[in-house]
Amino acid sequence: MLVRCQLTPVLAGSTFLATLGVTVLCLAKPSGYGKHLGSQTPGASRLPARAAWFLQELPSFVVPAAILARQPCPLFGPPGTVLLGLFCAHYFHRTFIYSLLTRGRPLPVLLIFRSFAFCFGNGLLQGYYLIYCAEYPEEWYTDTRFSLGVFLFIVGMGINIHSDYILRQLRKPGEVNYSIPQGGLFKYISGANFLGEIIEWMGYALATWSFPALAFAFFTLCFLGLRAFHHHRFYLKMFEDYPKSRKVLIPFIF
Ligand code: NDX
Repeated sequence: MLVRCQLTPVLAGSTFLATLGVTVLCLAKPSGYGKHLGSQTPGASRLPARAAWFLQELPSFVVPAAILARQPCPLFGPPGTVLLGLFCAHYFHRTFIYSLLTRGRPLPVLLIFRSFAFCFGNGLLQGYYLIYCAEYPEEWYTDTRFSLGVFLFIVGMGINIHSDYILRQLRKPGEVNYSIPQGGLFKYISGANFLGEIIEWMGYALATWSFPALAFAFFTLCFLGLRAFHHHRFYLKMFEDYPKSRKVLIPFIF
């Protein structure tokens, strides 16, 4: 793949994302929202989950969508625009559908600001790179990396949405209690929704064959892998009857 733009900001941004991932891994503390809210931010001001997820994820959709909208053929144009379209599709769902349906606990305002900044930076990085830097050969649509990557992206998104649906069904509106998730990939692992998201962004990294997408996939692996680990530990402490054979993130292995 040829690259025709000034790469320095892209590399710097990618490295920043990857460093964030490693920092999260090294700090090895649960991120202070959801199940791990109380231990980290007692007394912090919070926003209801629906508003919080909508606000913090919004730039991940708006920024790349604005970049796409400036293209002459935003939907079925060259590979860069189609791939950025997939990114927008994921964040359209996360911003406008997931946030509308979530039954989660309120989130600390500071965390929402940090997430907003993260989503803005990541949306800009992925969008800028795909439209202004990456150059794909004409036959990229028939390249195995593109086909396999898009396939993994779709499968991962399916697992993620289905698993988030299972979690949502554990509560009636207004409830904030926790119970043992059942069905789907939760039969084998505690972090089924996270595994879906990780597969999705690994597929995306493959399909785009780009360093920024790889950095984001790496961040997702670190952040959600660690979150799955903390969730698993939480379940084992909270539920005596938690299925002993259930793993953290990878069925039968870990
Ligand atoms: N948002 C990605 N770090 C993050 C927000 C937090 O999209 O400063 C990364 C994202 C951000 C993070 C984001 C980036 C790093 C930040 C961090 C905050 C601090 C951190 C900024 C942007 C930071 C440093 C220091 C490095 C700078 O009550 P509840 O809320 O627990 O209810 C839950 C419910 N549920 C249950 N209900 C009943 N019984 C049970 N047993 C239940 N278990 C769960 O289900 C929720 O309502 C819902 C889902 O909960 P959970 O915990 O399984 O998933 P959650 O973490 O809330 O993620 C929701 C979805 C999921 O599909 C996941 O894959 C996706 O979002 N996601 C989340 C985080 C990041 C991400 C994707 C990614 O990296 N791609």
